[in-house]
Amino acid sequence: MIKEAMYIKSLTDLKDRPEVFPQILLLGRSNVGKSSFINSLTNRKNLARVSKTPGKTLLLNFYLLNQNFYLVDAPGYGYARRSKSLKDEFIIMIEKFLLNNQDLLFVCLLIDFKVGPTKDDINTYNFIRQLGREVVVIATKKDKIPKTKQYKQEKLIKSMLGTPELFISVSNVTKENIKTVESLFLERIENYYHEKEVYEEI
Ligand SMILES: Nc1nc2c(ncn2[C@@H]2O[C@H](COP(=O)(O)OP(=O)(O)OP(=O)(O)O)[C@@H](O)[C@H]2O)c(=O)[nH]1
Ligand SMILES: [Mg+2]
Repeated sequence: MIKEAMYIKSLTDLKDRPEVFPQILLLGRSNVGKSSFINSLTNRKNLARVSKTPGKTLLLNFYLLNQNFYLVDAPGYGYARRSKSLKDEFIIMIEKFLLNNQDLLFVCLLIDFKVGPTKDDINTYNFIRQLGREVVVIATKKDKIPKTKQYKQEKLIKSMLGTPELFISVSNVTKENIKTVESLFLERIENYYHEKEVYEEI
């Protein structure tokens, strides 16, 4: 279970990062539900700010969970009113984060279940994989599609992404499958600490 969660700090450069713990990065376009997802996962109403007006600030927000791993909330991409230079800055920031970061376990790409993967989503998905990072796709807002149509929609999304290895559709409203994501995260974190122990014994 995720028993403890607290906001630690926001930063633009990894060199300013707080105490070292394994990290899981959340990426997704503005309004996809990243902050809501953090709140669902940690069972807190206002840990991460849920915005109706997406912000322009390029900050990586570090949340420490169970005192042993970070969830890192990145700013949403595809924010139309962002200037070209700010968009480039965003890509550079994320690329740096993905390339020079031993503590990053994997990336969660959040996409909208109802909207399906946008061009930006597909580009981001390929971009992360090209940098050699594992991607877990989390489709949010599942509650917006009627139950009878969910299977078909899920199949469509998966095929558009070329059948991702790990795909979980969730709802931050009904909390459907939030426990599944929680189990996945905790299992990965446990493995990380286990491997670290084994390695340190050698
Ligand atoms: N129906 C439904 N609405 C959701 C869900 N998740 C988030 N929302 C709504 O979607 C809007 C955006 O949610 P946020 O969590 O702020 O999205 P974000 O990805 O953090 O947005 P930025 O911080 O701007 O990048 C809010 O109005 C949420 O209430 C969901 O699973 N179902
Ligand atoms: Mg947010």
